[in-house]
Amino acid sequence: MIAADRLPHEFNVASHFVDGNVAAGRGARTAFICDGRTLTYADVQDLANRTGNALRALGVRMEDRVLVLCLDAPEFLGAFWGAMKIGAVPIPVNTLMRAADYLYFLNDSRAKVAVISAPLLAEAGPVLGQAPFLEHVLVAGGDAGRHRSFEDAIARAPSALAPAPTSRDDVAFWLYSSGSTGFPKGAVHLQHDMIVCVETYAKQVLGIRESDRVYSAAKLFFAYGLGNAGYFPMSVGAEAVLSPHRPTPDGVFEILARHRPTIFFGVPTLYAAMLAVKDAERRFDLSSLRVCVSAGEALPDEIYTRWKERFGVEIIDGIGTTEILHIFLSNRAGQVRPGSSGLPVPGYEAVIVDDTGQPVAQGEIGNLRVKGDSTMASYWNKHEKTKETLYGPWIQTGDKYWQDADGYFWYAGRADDMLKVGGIWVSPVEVETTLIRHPAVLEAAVVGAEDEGRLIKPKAYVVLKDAGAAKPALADELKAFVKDKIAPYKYPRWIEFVPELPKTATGKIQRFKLRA
Ligand code: 3UK
Repeated sequence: MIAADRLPHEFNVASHFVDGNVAAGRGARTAFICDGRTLTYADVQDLANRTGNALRALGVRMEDRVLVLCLDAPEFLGAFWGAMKIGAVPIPVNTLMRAADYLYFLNDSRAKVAVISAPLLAEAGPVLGQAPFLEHVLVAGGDAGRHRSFEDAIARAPSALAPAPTSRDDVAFWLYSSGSTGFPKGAVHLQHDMIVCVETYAKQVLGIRESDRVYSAAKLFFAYGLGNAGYFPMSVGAEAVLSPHRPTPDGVFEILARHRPTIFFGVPTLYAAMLAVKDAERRFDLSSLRVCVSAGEALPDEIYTRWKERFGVEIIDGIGTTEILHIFLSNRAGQVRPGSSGLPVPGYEAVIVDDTGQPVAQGEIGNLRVKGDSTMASYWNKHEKTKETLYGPWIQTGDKYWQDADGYFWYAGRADDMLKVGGIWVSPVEVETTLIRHPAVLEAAVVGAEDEGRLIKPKAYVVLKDAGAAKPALADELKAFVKDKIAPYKYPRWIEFVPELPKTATGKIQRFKLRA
């Protein structure tokens, strides 16, 4: 789908999703169930309008960036839609990161305002004073400290707001994506991108409809969760269940049993953890589900099979990226080829090419390239990275793939050293540089290793300054050290002490040798 064929030149995507539902007569219908509290579509409009007006009152203008460091709670919806309605650019960021990451996001984006959920202030608060472009902070859902209260600001703001006259190709929002080296890259998404994902994957693969109720364990700040529980249900006037809490297996089962969604979105690690819950199929009634979705990393075929046996519902695996915004290769309900990523989603084309860009023969492994109109315009302020990634209308995802004789796509690893752990990016280089900060460590190399469920987790090979210090207690100390310094989900699950690391003549670590 090409957006220009469907959308008028002047198009404000927030108005489309937020005002559109009220205009369609759905004002009184439930849009979100937030931790037990119901928001109707009229409530969402009121929240977005007031937040847009509050941001404007703080000096936010069209194209200004607004950092959204929010839990899955009303303030996320207000900030995301309200900013876009005034033509400003919300940037949802990962709530599991550390203060140094937030300072980078603030300075790279030059966000003028940050909207922060109160429980996240403990981590982000100390660096806010170091961001020279940040002018105001709105804190939601708790003590605002020395900042402004989000709730006070929106209570004072008017509830009427006309949409800014953006074009279908204006910048709408950014999402940061981690790279193997260097800092995260801001993927710049346009007003039409979410519409493309709705018209292709959401409607044609999921068949999402007004009677659906969705629940996504992946949070709204991920491109995956943003579609799943944000704009997909809003595209048809359906309902979404939001939870600000960490998705534990038991907690997720409880939400599924209590709120009875029709579609559930998870990641392989979570499905594996849920399958490890004894008697879950007898303790929790999952009969409301018509389909489950998995993305973020490849879903092992055993998980698909065991889930279907125990819960009687299929998991459809599909691959998406932050840069393409949502899923572009996917299995289809009733036609799943377990272990594969399925077929191109209608509206997307996919090819597998060699390192010179020529298509490979069927069955051979190569680089995945995808064409579709939800792809980012560029990476913010990273021109070289943009050119390495975009090829005219095509984008190279960094994944290795092969295609079977029936056209199904099979994941065959990354072209770079990046790891997907629980569906979230981990850069081995970042873990290595953190390990090296420990006084006992001389060198470290981090690679992906499979856990008992065939899912990838970081494993560190460590050379100590004093080889005699290699003890299990030191391994535990190093794990805790990494957890303390960078986002905790990145810590190495195993540490192996080695006398030296395999290196090239020029001294580069040969991670492929450690993987083998
Ligand atoms: C990997 C997969 C095999 C792959 C995402 C759904 O994951 C999402 O976006 P990210 O930018 O990561 C993208 C990378 O993750 N990957 C994702 N899904 C699969 N590998 N099988 C899969 N099913 O390396 C890809 O390049 O975090 C997922 C919707 C939107 C998304 N942005």
